[in-house]
Amino acid sequence: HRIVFATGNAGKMREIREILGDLGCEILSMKEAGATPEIEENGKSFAENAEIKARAVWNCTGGIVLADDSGLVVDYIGGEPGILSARYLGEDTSYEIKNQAIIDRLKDAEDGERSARFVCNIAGVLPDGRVIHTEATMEGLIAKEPAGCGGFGYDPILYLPEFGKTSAEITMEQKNQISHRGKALSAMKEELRKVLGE
Ligand code: ITT
Repeated sequence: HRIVFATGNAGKMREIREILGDLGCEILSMKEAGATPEIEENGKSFAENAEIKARAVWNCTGGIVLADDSGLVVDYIGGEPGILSARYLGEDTSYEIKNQAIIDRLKDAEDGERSARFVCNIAGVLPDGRVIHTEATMEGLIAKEPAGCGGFGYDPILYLPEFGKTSAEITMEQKNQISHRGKALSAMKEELRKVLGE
């Protein structure tokens, strides 16, 4: 079996390969599968956007296609950047700037007001066109300064109290055990095992 992952994000793809590695399937990015349709992510939720991406690629490839829609939800600023995380301040703005901008928006927040989480919805389109979803979160606090160079995106500013480190300071193995993506993809893996065993 092969599974095509409808993402163009290299950071996601690294984690995905590690998490799905023991499924015994060939895992291809959409580029490797030669399926890179124009995709307009105009959904109103992580689930809708994940499904839009998975279906667009599935229309080119068939088989099993997964997509990840994820983002950082910061309570103090009304849940921003949320589903707009990749586009926050512009798609081409560096994460050094994006991360500092979020920290600056929390400059008047009390210590008890820094809660935030990563959310990940995985959509899976099956060979018969049925779609299944899994979703998970990773809770943390917005750090007062960025720290760490692992991971990608907003990892340097999500402080994980149980580690005393940010999500960019833990190893990929540690992150995949507890992260939004790790948990949502592990749940998807169980669903796929049932489908593949049928
Ligand atoms: P694809 O749509 O091609 O998969 P994308 O990066 O545009 O790539 P999203 O629309 O789902 O994907 O946006 C997710 C953004 O949320 C991502 O670009 C990061 O800014 C942030 N994000 C998601 N998961 C993250 C993680 O594990 N660590 C850090 N930032 C993360």
